[in-house]
Amino acid sequence: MAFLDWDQTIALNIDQIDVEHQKLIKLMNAIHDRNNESVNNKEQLADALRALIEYTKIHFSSEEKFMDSFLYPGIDMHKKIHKDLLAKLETISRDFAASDQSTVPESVFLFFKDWLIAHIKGIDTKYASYAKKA
Ligand code: FEA
Repeated sequence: MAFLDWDQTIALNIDQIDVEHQKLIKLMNAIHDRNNESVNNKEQLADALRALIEYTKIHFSSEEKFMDSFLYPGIDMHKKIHKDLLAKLETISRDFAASDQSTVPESVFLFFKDWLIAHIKGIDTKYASYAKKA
């Protein structure tokens, strides 16, 4: 069973963005699976965390360009929320790489999962509704 399944409750019904959200979830699930393997390679886990951050940046930039395309009035606040999450993920990734832990703490996955669902449902939905009316 996947750590998190994408479903219609988090669909924005904007194809490109839904595909990107699905990819974020897939990357997180892959790290979670790897984390739970009996033999772990810390470097691979650290690389996978970095890849998740890099894709998160790509997604945020894609969303921000989209919001810009229809002059979404909430874009500045939305960009700030993205920036704050990236800063937090960078800290998590740096701390993990520097720690003596061989696996990523479960709290990291729970944090990212809760953040993702709350952000898509509470924040991304707002620009999606606005875009449909614009
Ligand atoms: Fe505003 Fe989209 O960002 N969902 N994520 N992460």
